[in-house]
Amino acid sequence: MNSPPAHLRIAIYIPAYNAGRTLPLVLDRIPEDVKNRVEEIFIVDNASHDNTYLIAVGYKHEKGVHNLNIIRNERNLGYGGSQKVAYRYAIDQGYDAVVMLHGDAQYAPEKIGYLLEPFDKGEADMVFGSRMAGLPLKGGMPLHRYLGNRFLTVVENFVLDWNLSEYHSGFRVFSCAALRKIPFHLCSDDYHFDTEILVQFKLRGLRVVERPIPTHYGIERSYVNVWRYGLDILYVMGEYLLHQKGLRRLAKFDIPGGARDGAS
Ligand SMILES: Nc1nc2c(ncn2[C@@H]2O[C@H](COP(=O)(O)OP(=O)(O)OP(=O)(O)O)[C@@H](O)[C@H]2O)c(=O)[nH]1
Ligand SMILES: [Mg+2]
Repeated sequence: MNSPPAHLRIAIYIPAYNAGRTLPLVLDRIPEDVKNRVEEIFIVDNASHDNTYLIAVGYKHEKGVHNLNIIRNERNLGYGGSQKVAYRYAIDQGYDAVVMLHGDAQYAPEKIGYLLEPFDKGEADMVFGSRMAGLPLKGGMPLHRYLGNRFLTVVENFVLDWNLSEYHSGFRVFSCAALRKIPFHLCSDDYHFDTEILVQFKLRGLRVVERPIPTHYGIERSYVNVWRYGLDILYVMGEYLLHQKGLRRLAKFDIPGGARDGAS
């Protein structure tokens, strides 16, 4: 029931940076039917300093996962930079959709089938797994992150005129046709790539559907400076407003066929 629709060509993308400890857990937890039905699971090792690459290669051979591939960036491209590599790759391979599943085991691979359902029904250009629509504090989200997330979400909903329950989860499924319509290569190489790409979806009039997912904070290592992350997001919201009012033109928000072009 929870498997991806047979007619869609789907890939799972696992961003990994120093994720050697958690990567096997993530791969183990991808349900067998999902493993068989997706065309490829590709890990992008973002020039990790630990044994992420070796563990990934070892896992593939030890477990005989024929459709698991590992790409290694020669230098660290940042969290956003690595997503650019992944989405370009997914587009070039001709996939219909690409699922981003973090390599640090914070998101539940068991939910992949559930997140793919809106694609099956042709209802979404992106599906966004929302922790805030579930029980984030029960899942161990630290209180300051919970409050920060809530605050930023209020601001983002106000500025973008959307009504999402959050913008910050990294469990996302993108339609590759939608990715082809936006200049995601112009987004940040840093964490706020995740926000800028949502703004591009908004400007292009693409459909974002959210689905509740469980929250899990566990043994993973966090590299995020939450204060800087918050300020970056507020800055992006400011940029969006200036761009929309025509006061500052930003190439990353000039989307052909988008709202400012007068298209629907
Ligand atoms: N920090 C970081 N993570 C990367 C990078 N490239 C890929 N990743 C992977 O991207 C995922 C998200 O990174 P995290 O640092 O955990 O960021 P986050 O999940 O948004 O924030 P936390 O809630 O603090 O974990 C992890 O699975 C990393 O292994 C990178 O250059 N830096
Ligand atoms: Mg994380």
